[in-house]
Amino acid sequence: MTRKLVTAAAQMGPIAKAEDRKSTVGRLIEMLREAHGRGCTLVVFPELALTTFFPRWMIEDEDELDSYYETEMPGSATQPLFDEASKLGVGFYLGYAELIWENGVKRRFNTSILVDESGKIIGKYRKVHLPGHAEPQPGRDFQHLEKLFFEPGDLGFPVFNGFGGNMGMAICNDRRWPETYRVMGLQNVEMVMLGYNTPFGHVGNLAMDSLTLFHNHLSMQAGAYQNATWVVGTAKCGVEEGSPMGGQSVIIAPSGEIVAQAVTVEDEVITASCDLDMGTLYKKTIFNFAAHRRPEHYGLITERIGAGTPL
Ligand code: ING
Repeated sequence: MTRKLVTAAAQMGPIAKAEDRKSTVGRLIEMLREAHGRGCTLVVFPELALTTFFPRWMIEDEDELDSYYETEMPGSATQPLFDEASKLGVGFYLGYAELIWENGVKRRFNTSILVDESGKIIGKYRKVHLPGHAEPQPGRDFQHLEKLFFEPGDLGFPVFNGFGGNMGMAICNDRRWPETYRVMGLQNVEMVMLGYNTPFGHVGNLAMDSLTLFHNHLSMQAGAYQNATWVVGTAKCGVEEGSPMGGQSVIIAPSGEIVAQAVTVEDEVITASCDLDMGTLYKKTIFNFAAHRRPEHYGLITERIGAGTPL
């Protein structure tokens, strides 16, 4: 019996700065219902799915900054999403800004959770690869201050058993780094879920910025194929507070093939019936890690942070 997981990527259009959580959660619930109507038992929402992408601005006022974070999950604003999901028997991945107090210290993470079909949180991940800058950069139309507003994740890249398979999570920039997928691949991951907010003009080089959407899919297709895993990539996109962000959310098979792709830059549900056994043949042959990998030659990958002199 194959393990078919009918999965949705619930892409979001822009979230305005002034949009409140109730309205945003209402949009998530509407897409969850649509996905349920198409037979889905899993829905992948974007990164920072509850608010506008606030790292695009320098925010000096701490209370204003704190207003973008969740201090409890579920909280009063998100409980209706959990309630509807468990009523319909649909689980979900949700990206949000997490604020916790630890030993009297405020800590901030770019976080995702995995909620099972009963509404129980079965996994948490905190974004490891934070792009952009720790202080405002001159000359930019929009900042990218994730290194200022979040700490690097401290949970590693865990893989959770759920939905009949081995489920992993990543967030946005993580998808550009092969290490993200490989650490989960070494835990036999069968589906990597990730949300993203990808502004155009991030680098400010026209040649590179014009390849933003190509690099988006290239990164995820490579990660899927090289680790024989499904990858679900869900965008928050469109022109959000004047900042254009890429869409093209996708569901990618372990072969690296795109099996579903969004065609708008608005709220849009795409779905696919994902056979979690599809990666098995790849894991038994081309990507049989135990048979083919040679870790004794890979030391530099963990010994060095930046590129250095030849050995
Ligand atoms: N955003 C972007 C991402 O990795 C970026 C940053 C944009 C990098 C464009 C490269 C090109 O998709 C987040 N939030 O990580």
